[in-house]
Amino acid sequence: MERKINGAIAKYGGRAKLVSVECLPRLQEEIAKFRQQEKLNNFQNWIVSELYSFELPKTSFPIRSVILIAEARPGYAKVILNYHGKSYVVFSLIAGKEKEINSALAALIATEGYHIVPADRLPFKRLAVQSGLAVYGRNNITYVNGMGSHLSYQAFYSDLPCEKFLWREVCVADICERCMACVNHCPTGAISKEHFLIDASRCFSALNEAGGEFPQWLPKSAHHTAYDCLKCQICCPMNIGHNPEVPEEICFNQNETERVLKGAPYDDLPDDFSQRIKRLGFDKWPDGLPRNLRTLFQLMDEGYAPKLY
Ligand code: B12
Repeated sequence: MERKINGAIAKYGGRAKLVSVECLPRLQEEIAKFRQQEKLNNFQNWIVSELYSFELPKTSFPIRSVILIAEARPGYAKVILNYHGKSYVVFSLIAGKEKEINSALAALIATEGYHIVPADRLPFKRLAVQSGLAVYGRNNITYVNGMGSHLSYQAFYSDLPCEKFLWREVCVADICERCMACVNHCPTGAISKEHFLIDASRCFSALNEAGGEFPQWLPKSAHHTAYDCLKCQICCPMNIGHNPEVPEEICFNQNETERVLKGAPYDDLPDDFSQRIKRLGFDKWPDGLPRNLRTLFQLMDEGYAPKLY
């Protein structure tokens, strides 16, 4: 069945792994141990103890497995925003084909007579690594063979039987032993040589998602994307061949840029404008996006050019 699922979602850039539900108590135990052993900050503690949940939902079907899906995100795009007579070029991530993958998966599962419900509170990276789908990189995100790290995970509980009980130790890619590309390229020093956990309070991705003021210590060189951060993935040798810049540039005229800067919700837009917003995922980060773009515009007015490397 795993092969069938992969057949149905491959054309949308999806990869699936069927994991026995019997692995979850083990994962829960390991995470609890990790929490005791590691010095976590409040945010990390909250994720590990509150956000993650291993409780199975009440369903009309017996839960036997978790379908873990890695969905490729096709790198990034150049976005041209026209504003006050100038053209500002910034980078942005691109949304993956989550909708198409979910429809293909739902159709296949229904045809086969099984069921799924979302399992969105599991620790996806650990699940991917320990079930054999991925390996960790030093940057503390995970790499799927043939896909690299530009991906998002989703998971579903299902009644699909999963006979194989595969579970391995957390592992990091061999190349990370000698390569320090992500450590050296992280503009805020969030990734450490010694430790696999990143300093989430320094990670530009977190700062670029949250609202409020950017901290004083943040170096100019961090700013390059409309939201999130690409630096530790773009420089990674394991992403060679998986870092495609989307060929077309995505443009916004003066009026559209003004509207983008007003922020979300973006549900009042004409179709073509709305599609560009969704493609770029601009609707997902209401807190940070207008501030991030204004900051980039201001820096570019002062002669700064956003760089990926
Ligand atoms: C909170 C969160 C963030 C926070 C904090 C991240 C952090 N690491 O502290 C912020 C906003 C900074 C963030 C940033 C990003 N995130 Co994020 N994030 C999450 C979320 C919701 C929880 C992860 C988390 O913080 N867990 C708690 C902490 C304490 O655990 P951890 O850091 O994962 O640590 C684990 C490992 O260290 C491991 N471990 C333990 N022992 C050992 C030993 C060794 C040797 C190794 C290697 C590992 C290891 O176990 C720990 C516990 O699970 C997950 C979604 C989910 N449900 O899993 C997405 C998730 C991890 N993020 C994801 C992504 C894509 C990103 C970004 C790339 C987005 C971007 N482009 O900017 C960046 C990458 C930053 C980075 N280098 O880590 C993806 C990962 C995809 C992938 N390829 O692996 C996820 C799974 C979301 C998804 N639905 O796909 N993220």
